[in-house]
Amino acid sequence: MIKEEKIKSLYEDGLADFSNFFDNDLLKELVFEKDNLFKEYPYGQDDNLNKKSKADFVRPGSYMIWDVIEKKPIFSKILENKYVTNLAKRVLGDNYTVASFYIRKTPKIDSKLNPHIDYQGGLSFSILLDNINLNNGETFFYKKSHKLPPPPFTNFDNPSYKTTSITGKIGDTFFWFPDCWHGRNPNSCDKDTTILMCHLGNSNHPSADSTGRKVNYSKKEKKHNSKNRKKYLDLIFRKFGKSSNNFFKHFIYCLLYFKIKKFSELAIRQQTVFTRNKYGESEIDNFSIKKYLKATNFYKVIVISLKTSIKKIIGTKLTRILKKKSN
Ligand SMILES: O=C(O)CCC(=O)C(=O)O
Ligand SMILES: [Fe+2]
Repeated sequence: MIKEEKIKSLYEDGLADFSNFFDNDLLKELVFEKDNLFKEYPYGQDDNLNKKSKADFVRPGSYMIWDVIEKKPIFSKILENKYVTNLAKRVLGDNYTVASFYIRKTPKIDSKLNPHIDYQGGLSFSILLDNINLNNGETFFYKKSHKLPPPPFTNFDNPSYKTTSITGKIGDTFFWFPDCWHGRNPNSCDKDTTILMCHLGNSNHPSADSTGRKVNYSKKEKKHNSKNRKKYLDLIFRKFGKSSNNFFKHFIYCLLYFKIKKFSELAIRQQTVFTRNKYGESEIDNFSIKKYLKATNFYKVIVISLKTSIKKIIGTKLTRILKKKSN
């Protein structure tokens, strides 16, 4: 059984260390197959699942193998694990979606992956497939940051923000919210380090991984009733729920999800995309507009927003010109 305190800390911090709940034989097999996969694919796969032959990166600092379950079915045991399914149901409801499931290896590298958020209202977990120490290419998190603006709009490198690295032993499992700030530290040792990562969403979350590939790892028991849905909620959350690079959209999302209770209750009840269940205690589910705005660097908001708008305008103009030329 998962301890209630752990779930509470996940909601409070956006990250929780669940230690190792897998049995040793399974872990041995997983590590054995992970090693085999990287023997076969030393530089991982590109986004078309083709074997990479060069040491360059498709994604900074990572060699990814996307289709681990198809290649080594033993990996599906992770998704069948009771702790995983129970926690996913608790946070995302029945018929939750497994959007992506892959392993990534980080070789020796002196650059870090800057803090960012992925998308709102989801749940992710990472399992260490090597023993990983500090500065071994491990993911790091900023606890409680899931209620703050995305890192590009803040002073995230201010020393008052402390990071927590997910280090530990093979099998150690960390659940986290993909809207909690996270990044990856450099790997200063000669040994590559590998973790398994999985991203989940509720029943209306798209089943496509970061390569754009449709995946079918979810065991959904029943089709979702689409008759009584409030379509406007789907539209709104689809628009605002994936706003890692847009301050205004992110702020509106937070207001809708955290502050307007009636609205978010309705959205959660129909498992609107990018919404997860609340913990259920106002002390844990609270959101402070004051803290959010205090963490905001408005200069960055203006600069980034202007740059994005200019890019958009140039982009549409350019496509119009190109279209005219081709006609
Ligand atoms: O590789 C990691 O440790 C984190 C990667 C990540 O956050 C991402 O790809 O969005
Ligand atoms: Fe990420």
